[in-house]
Amino acid sequence: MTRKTCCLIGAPVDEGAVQRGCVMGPDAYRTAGLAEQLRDLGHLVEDRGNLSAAPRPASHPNAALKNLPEIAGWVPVLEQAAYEAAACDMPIFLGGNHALSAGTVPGVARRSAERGQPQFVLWLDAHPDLHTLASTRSGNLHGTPLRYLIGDPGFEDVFPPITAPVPEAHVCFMGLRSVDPAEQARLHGSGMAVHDMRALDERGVSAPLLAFLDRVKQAGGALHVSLDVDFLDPAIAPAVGTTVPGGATFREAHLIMELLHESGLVTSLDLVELNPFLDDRGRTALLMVDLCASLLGRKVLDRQTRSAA
Ligand code: 6HN
Ligand code: MN
Ligand code: MN
Ligand code: MN
Repeated sequence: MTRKTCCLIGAPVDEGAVQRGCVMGPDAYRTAGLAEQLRDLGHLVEDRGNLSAAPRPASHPNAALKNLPEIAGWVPVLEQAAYEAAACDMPIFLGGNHALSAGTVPGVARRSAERGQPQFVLWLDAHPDLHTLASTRSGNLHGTPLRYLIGDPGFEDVFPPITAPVPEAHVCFMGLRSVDPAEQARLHGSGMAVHDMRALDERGVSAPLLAFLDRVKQAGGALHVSLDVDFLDPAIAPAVGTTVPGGATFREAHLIMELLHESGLVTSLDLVELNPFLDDRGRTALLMVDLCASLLGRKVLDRQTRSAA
């Protein structure tokens, strides 16, 4: 297996979610043994500690928006940190709620663009997080990062202009099962690959994922994976403020990670939305660490030992 340098970057973004508590996410991953697991697999691990950001003055006509100055402060800090971390083989951003991807994805995409590599994004989530600042009803900014990072208008004067927007045709969703009308309208007829839970029920996870990975490979692309805890079924992953029944099972999630590892295409990863305050004896944190280990090469048997047919 290729030994990688994994850089852990804590992004304790608390504002922007339904419930407070994601601030404890990075430390929960550390407590659950993320670095040790990755070292056991033979990787080098550099824990770069936690980022912090001061609020920046920001306003918008949508009165529902919550914590806009806090997230407006986080986004450029995360973008720059992600751009720098992308020099590492495998930056792993420890969230923090999903608003953080408005910084991490544009940051790694800026690095990929400099390398002449097209950026792709796999969004593993119950939600598409495709609201604009105007369309969100909840006002929770974790519902908006994907819309910003594909370069859509509506974020001017709040978040920085995007240097390297991810083309919508390079986005793949898996696990969707809670989509608001404004998000549905944006998805309809878009170039995004949309595999909701029904599609995964009918087709399984492997065919849709392998089709997407093939596209990434053909393009010589870099692949960022954004893993939201609520992608998983709440029965196995209770520690998230936005649980939706009917999520991915333990084996579906692991199979995705195993296929991602075998592809060799993943260049960066977000672990988002873990709220340790809602966990049950650390089981969600431990499961997320386990999934991360699968993505970085843990398997029960090597390919030669497993029966071929
Ligand atoms: N997440 N669509 C809902 C909203 O409030 O806009 C839920 C967002 C969930 C955000 O999954 O990171
Ligand atoms: Mn999300
Ligand atoms: Mn979600
Ligand atoms: Mn498809």
